[in-house]
Order: sequence, then C-alpha cells, then structure tokens
Amino acid sequence: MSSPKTLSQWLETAAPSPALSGIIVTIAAACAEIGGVLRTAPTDGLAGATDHTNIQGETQKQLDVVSNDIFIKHIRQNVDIQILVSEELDEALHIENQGGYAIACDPLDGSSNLDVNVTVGSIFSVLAIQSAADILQPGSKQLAGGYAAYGPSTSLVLSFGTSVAVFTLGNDGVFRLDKDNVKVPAASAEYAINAARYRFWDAATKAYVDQNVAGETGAAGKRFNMRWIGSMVADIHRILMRGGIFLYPLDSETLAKGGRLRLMYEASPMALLIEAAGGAASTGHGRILEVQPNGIHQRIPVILGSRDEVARIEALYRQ
Ligand code: AHM
Ligand code: MG
Repeated sequence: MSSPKTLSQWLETAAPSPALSGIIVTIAAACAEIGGVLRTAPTDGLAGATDHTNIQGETQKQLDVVSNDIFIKHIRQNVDIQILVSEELDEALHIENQGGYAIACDPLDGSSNLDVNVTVGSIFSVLAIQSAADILQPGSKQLAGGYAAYGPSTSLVLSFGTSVAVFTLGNDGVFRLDKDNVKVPAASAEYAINAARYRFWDAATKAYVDQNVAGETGAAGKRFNMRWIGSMVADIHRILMRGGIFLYPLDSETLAKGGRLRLMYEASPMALLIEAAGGAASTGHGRILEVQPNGIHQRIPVILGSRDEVARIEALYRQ
C-alpha cells in the first residue's frame, strides 16, 4: 500500500495557484504549532483566562492570545499575505507585505471547552484583495476555507470551493491526506443546537426542533438524535463526516447583534466547506455565502449541514 500524500504533495495538483498553495502551507504550519501547544498547555501554565476582553466583549483565554500570536507569526513570513482579520484583533492587521491576499481567522474557536479537554479548532478563510478596502467580501468570493480540529488527532479540513479534503497531522509535524472528496449525506436524523435557548428561539426554530423531538410520531416522520459539543469545529467535523445539521439561529437574545457566530471567520469558511461537500448553509432565509459583510466582526445566524434538513427548516421560515 502506498503511503498517503503529504499536504504539500496534494497541493501540487489541487491548489489553484502556487500562491494559494503557499498560503495553505503557512496556515497548516500555524495550526500544527497551535495543536502542539494545546497538547501540553495545562501543565505549561497556559490554562485559564487573561484579564482582557476582545472586541466581542468576551474574556480571552491565554490560549486564545497564544494561538492568535502563532497565526500572526506564521502569516508575517508569507509575502503573499497583506491583511489578517482575527476574532482576537479589534481591527484588521496590516502586514508589511504587498501581497494580494487576506486571511480571516478564528485562531482558537470553542475555547470555553479547553478547561475540560474537549476538541477545539482554528477556522480560516482566504480572500483575494487589491487593497485593505477590499476585505468585506461575501463568502462566495473565498478562494479557500477550512479549519483545524484539535481532537484525539489533529485534522486539517480544506476546500478551494469545489471539493473537501481532510488531512491528519503526523508525529513528524506533517499533514497527510486522510480523505478526499468528502460528501455530506443529503439526509440525516441528527441535529445540533443549544436547546437551553429554546425560550429565545423564533417560531421556525421551535417548530423544527419540536418536529425532531416528536420523531416518528411528528411531521418529520423519523426519529432524531441530538448532539451539541459547544465547539463549532467539533460539531461541524461530525456533520462533515456523517451528516447532520448545526443551528445557531437568530434568537431574541442575539437579535440586536445579528446572531451569535461571526460571518467572516466562522460562518463563511464553514459554509464553503459544507456546500463544497454537497450540503447547504443558510441564514434561514438564504445562502450564507451570498451575505455581504458590513464589518469584519459581523455576526450572522448559521444553519448548515445535510441538504434535506436545511431545506426543511428553510421551508418553516417561509411559512
Ligand atoms: P467563541 O468563538 O467565543 O469560541 O464562540 C463560538 C462557539 C462555537 O464554537 C460554538 O458553536 C458556540 O460558541 C457555542 O455557543 P453556546 O455556548 O451558546 O452553546
Ligand atoms: Mg469563535
């Protein structure tokens, strides 16, 4: 049996351009370093919070800051990257390079799970830019998107918009191809939502979840299972691997902010991956990838995963 291709070997034929290939190698190196830091963080004095809050008003964990610094360090070494947008930076960071690309990232998503040793991740999006003024682009314009999942193994999941590939990090620090052309099953009977927010939900979300809970006795006509890790990367990875739907809808508590999750570095790259894998990604009223951002930290409702389930809740929103 031949050994799996390394990420670099795979990129030789799969990357649309040498520059994009180099950008993915840069991001992968940052993710590999973050994964290494996470492995021993509790005994390295890196657990717990800082005394800072980010622009989202959330207390930063030490590892949020460390992960952000690792991204910045790697990105500075790639002359093609001019701008970094990060969940942990109030403003877009202008690198001294004149390159034609911007990266938007959440360096460490789901960091509230760190203290209990549950999978977290890094999410990234790659955009082409002429100048700093160009960074507010709809997700459909992304050149690449993906995430690293730091779980029992470290996975890198990547799309250039037409297919999805999964790589696993070896002990030698090299990512190797695990799965290519991943497809999300169109049908599924597994949903992921923070059900403790039921009282804040709109009518469509309540109706959708009520139907699922009713199982074979309700309008959906089948029994469902529910999983909510509270770590988007972990929930989306499960959905990519075996189907399902993830929902963080607009609700009465998140209404004023426009939603819970961020468009440019959480929703858009995940929507790119899910659509490239044959699934659907919606705000409830249309494709996430068509939403024009009005700010780098804009929030958005997120409903994505198996096509048939996304269509069922979109139909409930139309009622
Ligand atoms: P973060 O970027 O501050 O980590 O927040 C995003 C996370 C997602 O990973 C996860 O899906 C969601 O927040 C969980 O929210 P909740 O705590 O409301 O269940
Ligand atoms: Mg996040």
